[in-house]
Amino acid sequence: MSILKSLLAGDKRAIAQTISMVENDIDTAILERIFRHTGRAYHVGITGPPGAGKSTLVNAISKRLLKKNKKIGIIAVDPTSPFSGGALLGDRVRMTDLALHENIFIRSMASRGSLGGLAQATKDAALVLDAAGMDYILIETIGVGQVELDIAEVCDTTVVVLVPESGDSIQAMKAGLLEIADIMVVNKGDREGCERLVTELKFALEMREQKSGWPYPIMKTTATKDEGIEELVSAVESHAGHLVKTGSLEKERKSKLLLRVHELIEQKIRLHLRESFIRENELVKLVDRIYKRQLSPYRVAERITKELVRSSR
Ligand SMILES: Nc1nc2c(ncn2[C@@H]2O[C@H](COP(=O)(O)OP(=O)(O)OP(=O)(O)O)[C@@H](O)[C@H]2O)c(=O)[nH]1
Ligand SMILES: [Mg+2]
Repeated sequence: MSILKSLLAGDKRAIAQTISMVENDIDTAILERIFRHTGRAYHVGITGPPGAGKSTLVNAISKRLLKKNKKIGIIAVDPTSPFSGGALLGDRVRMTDLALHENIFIRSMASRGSLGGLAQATKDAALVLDAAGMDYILIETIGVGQVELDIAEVCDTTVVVLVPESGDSIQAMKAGLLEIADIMVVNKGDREGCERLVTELKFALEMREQKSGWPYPIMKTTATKDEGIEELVSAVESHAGHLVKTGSLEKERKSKLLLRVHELIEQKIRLHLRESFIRENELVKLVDRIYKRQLSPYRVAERITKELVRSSR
């Protein structure tokens, strides 16, 4: 059986191989072949500060979804940033017990230094899981920067996880995270300060609710005791229902596809530029003249762009 057939049948080895192929950028032709089999999975992003309990939550949510006979793909995005290194790693929940279940596929993505590449590789991996017939794709990211904002782009529902003891540094971060949240989770409900955080968040989210018509729920969970998980899964399902009912799911997915096409066009142009048009030494000579103020960067850029357009006709 071809790898594509095995992948579409949901074979775990084929999924792993295909993700490696797209991750290492060896074969993007595979994306072309699988694309028409995608668009069915529901994407849920789970993001928040290091150690907030995201993996524990993903575990608990997955168990609920398994009971509903759903197939689940999990992607744990690990930017291997200083935030997640060291001591935290030792404490980290690994999702190995789940990985053995036939309806679950777990993959962790590491950055190897290139953050832009990480977001892209994650989106491509999600496409592979979608083609493999997953009902849900859960993407765990650490909420510390641009990557998860990029990844939030592919998620239909974004769950932001905070904990009472997050502290001041997290306060600052919350601003960016609040904007992408569809559902807020205050985890570690067994710790002090939960109620206060819930109240703070309610206040912050009221304004957004008036604009979008979606009552941003703030859920309290204790992931380690499996408390609040049922309600969280229901909230995700309600959000999905809301998106379908209001036509937002289609609208949002279309605007993401538009963005994707733009990205790809830009990529192609850049590649074209690098490969076939500008020979580096010519450019270096031009820069020499720009440096001497015999030419301006504006004029050079305009001339090159014009020639590029002409040559591609
Ligand atoms: N007390 C308490 N501890 C929790 C709860 N949820 C998770 N933890 C603990 O918090 C620690 C971190 O949990 P993880 O699930 O690994 O957190 P994470 O957000 O995935 O961490 P990173 O992926 O490293 O950012 C673990 O020791 C968990 O057992 C909770 O509700 N209450
Ligand atoms: Mg984790």
